[in-house]
Amino acid sequence: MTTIQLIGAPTDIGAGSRGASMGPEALRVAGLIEMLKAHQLNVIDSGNLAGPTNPWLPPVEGYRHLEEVAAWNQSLHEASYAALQQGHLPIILGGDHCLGIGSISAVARYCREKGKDLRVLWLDAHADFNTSELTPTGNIHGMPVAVLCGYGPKQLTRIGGRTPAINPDVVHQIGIRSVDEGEKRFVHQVGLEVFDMRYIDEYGMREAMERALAGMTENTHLHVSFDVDFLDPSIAPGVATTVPGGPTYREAQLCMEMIADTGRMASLDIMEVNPAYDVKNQTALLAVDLVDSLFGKSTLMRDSK
Ligand code: HAR
Ligand code: MN
Ligand code: MN
Ligand code: MN
Repeated sequence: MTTIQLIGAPTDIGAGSRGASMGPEALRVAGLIEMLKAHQLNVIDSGNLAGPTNPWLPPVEGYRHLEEVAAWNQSLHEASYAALQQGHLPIILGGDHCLGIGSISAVARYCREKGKDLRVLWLDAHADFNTSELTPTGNIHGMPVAVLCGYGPKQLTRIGGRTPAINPDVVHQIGIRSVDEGEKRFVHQVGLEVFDMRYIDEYGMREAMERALAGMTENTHLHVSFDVDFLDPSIAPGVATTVPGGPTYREAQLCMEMIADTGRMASLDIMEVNPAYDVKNQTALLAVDLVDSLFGKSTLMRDSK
């Protein structure tokens, strides 16, 4: 029986607005644990990590709160790695998306040691591929993919013991629709695979997901990094950085169902839920509903693959 380990990381240290620090509790209040238990999963809630408070300072040399971001991610790295080593499926409850650094560096380290092939699905409105030179804001939640690929300050790129933690070709992004000018050029330069909203409009979520999930084997460890601003703001207003034109409810469901069908998801981030922007916790409730599909809820019985 699969054991899920919830790891809360209540911080908005990498964001440009306050409030994602309330995300872990909003997800618990929305019934995340009960939903997982209904799938006959064993659930351990290891509570929330502790870390520095948000000093709310301007950027220094292109980074806001670099030392604090490093501290949060170091501790998330250790907790996620320990969970994986125990054979658990970690679910990281963010917190802003800078936490992808600690989470995915741990998954990458684990995969290296076990000889597994890592694949990262990055569901987001944003590419999160900025550097200190490219960022318009200095907010590190706009940088985690670049950091994981080795572009960033040592305090962050060295978390997990190998730089780069991952190669760009393990990352497959879905739902992207807000990329800064310099960031765009950099995404092209390193050749990130991006299924942006234009692609989804033209070819559909099904085609995007078939491609993003193609070529996985028994040996693939699939990590899903779900930034809730991936979703259209009309259904998910409870994030600080809404971008219009995201996946609809049905497109998002299909995305989750196709991931579930692979049976290969072995770790998950749920990031950027921000109750300060939400109404009656609907965004956390929607995230729980979609994660329900990620763990295999479907409308009707299907042949198992
Ligand atoms: N690209 C913008 C920046 O770097 C906004 C980044 C927002 N990122 C998130 N996570 N909300 O995806 O500042
Ligand atoms: Mn993000
Ligand atoms: Mn985002
Ligand atoms: Mn690839």
